[in-house]
Amino acid sequence: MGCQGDTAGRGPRLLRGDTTHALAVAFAEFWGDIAKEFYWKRQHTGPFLKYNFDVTKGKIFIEWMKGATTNICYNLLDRNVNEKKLGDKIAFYWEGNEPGDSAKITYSELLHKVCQFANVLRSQGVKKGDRISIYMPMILELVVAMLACARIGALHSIVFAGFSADSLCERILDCGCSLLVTADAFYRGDKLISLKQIADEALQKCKDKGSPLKKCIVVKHLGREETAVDGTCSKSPPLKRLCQDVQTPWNPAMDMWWHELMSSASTECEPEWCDAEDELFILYTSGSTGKPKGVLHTVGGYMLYAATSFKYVFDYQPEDVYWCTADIGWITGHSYLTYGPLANGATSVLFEGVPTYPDVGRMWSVVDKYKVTKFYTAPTAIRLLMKHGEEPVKKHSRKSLKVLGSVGEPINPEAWLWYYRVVGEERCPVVDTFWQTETVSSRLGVAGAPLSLTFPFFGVVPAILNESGEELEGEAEGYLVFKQPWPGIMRTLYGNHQQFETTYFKKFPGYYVTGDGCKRDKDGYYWITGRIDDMLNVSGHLLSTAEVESALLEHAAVSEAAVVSHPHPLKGECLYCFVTLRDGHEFTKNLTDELKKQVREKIGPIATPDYIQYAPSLPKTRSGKITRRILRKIAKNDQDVGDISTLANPGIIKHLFNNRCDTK
Ligand code: 6R9
Repeated sequence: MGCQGDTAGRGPRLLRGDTTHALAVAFAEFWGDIAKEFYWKRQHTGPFLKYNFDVTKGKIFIEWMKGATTNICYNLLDRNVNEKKLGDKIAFYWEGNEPGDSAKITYSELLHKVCQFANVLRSQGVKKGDRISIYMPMILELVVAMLACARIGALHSIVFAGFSADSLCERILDCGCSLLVTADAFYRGDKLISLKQIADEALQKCKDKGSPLKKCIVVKHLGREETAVDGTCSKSPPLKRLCQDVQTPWNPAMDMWWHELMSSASTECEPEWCDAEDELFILYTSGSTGKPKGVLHTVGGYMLYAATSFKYVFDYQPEDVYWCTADIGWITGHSYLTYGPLANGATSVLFEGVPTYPDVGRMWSVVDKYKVTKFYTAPTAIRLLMKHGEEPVKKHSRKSLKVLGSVGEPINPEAWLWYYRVVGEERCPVVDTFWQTETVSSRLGVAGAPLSLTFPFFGVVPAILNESGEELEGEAEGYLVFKQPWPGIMRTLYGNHQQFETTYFKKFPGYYVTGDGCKRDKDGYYWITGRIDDMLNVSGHLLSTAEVESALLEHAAVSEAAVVSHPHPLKGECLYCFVTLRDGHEFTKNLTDELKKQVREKIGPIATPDYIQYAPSLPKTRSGKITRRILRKIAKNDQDVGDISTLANPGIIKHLFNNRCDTK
């Protein structure tokens, strides 16, 4: 496995040691060496890193290699095609929602398409620094659109295609986008999503609120005349969903077809040479206030970090076929589907569909079809598939798999073991990667330390603080913070630097505060215990909801569990649990007793749940994170749940309210 020990001898020693300014300088040198692997139009001079992490000393800022100029798209495509001679290598295998619908694109084809679309954007008046909103399904044109923005120095703001018109409108307005790229429609499983219709609703709302957005470019995807299957359109089953006559709402004053604009665009396009600290993209992530925050990443640092973390966390080898199942609408898709793999000249799978369509073996059939070697997914997907048992997995060979990755939430032991034993047949290391939209990969896990994240990634210096902001040594549990920047950390919240400082730097001056809880064991390994707001204090004992959830999940009947804190007259707080069950199990008084016993035996009597409610499903964000904020309200019977439009399954909330435990 590639890990800290494999590179730059000074890495591991420094990573585990204490941090000083000298350490920061040493890391700057380390990244300077890595920077030499990339193309810079103007080389860097002066200090690699300048920063202030301490709000009491002035404005927070982070600058890596400011003054050097480059273009990230040039590094991902032109350099791989021209210098590294990878032009004929497959950049992406595209696997459509419908089995049998697929395509592939080489590095040189991708370069040509990106240049064409960059020219299209320029011809529409898009300039360096402009914001472009992208609202698209998981299709190749999405990658083309984002890289075309990067090529001309425009900032992409990608909005996950599962978001509502309101969410899209809010994001377009927040960063003042001047153009939207979208698609006609697509299928997710057997559900038709009329994307253009939703986009139009959002654009109408934006117009009413005075948005300057006047142009919309639309990919004809579901309505395309030619399919990738033998170049012909077959409307007969099983490909009946491929070439439908989609009624795309059309506004001639602002809408333009992608294919019409592309047909006359040149395949050559001079990149915009950007400063290393120029803005690359904005990506919205949910904030505790309910209003999304526009996380901003910059060109140079993000390029170095996405490339390097991809290379080492997944032990990238040139012959790999890599599959990250995340949507490009999330940071995981940005970093580990587009930027990281392409910077390394890797071949990836881009999957449009869902893990359960047309059946629950789809993931493994795709793994076999493309001989996927490195597979990266989220605990929520693992638990979903686990619920359906081993048979759908074992029907497929999976012998190409070498490394399995997990991201997004703490992975519970049950899911980890299933992933390791059933999916990887005990021969594939499981890397659990903890990170945030704000940080890009900040840690990595390696085999042999199940469930722990082991040590941090290069340049990341964590600390664990207590409530008073004191650093805890040795075995400890508390707030996870970082002591110094690394290249891939965010630079600000777009248009709101003050909120950036308040959210991440105010609580503990001198540190970046992740908002996650963490413990360090006697071996120095790090374990994420969940969001800080997911901690609870029962009779003076600090418990993490994640550990109680893990105990519940070890019961054979439970497929998912979410635990929240509930006020208790004696204990201060107590545990209110929501459980979903595996197929074939019933929620009975007997089961409730068994579950309580299980938690008591696993953690101790202090953790015995007071309430257990059956949930047919749990409310989740569209990236699969359980929204415990809403579950807390349900437990308290507080109907004021706030904005639920960004949930994947808002309908479940009413059901959960109606079936609450009696908490008098
Ligand atoms: C990449 C991504 C960030 C939050 C983060 C933490 C949780 C992510 C995790 C994990 C435990 C892991 N998180 N990975 N918790 N183990 N391997 O998910 O970014 O959407 O911004 O979420 O997700 O709570 O603070 P983002």
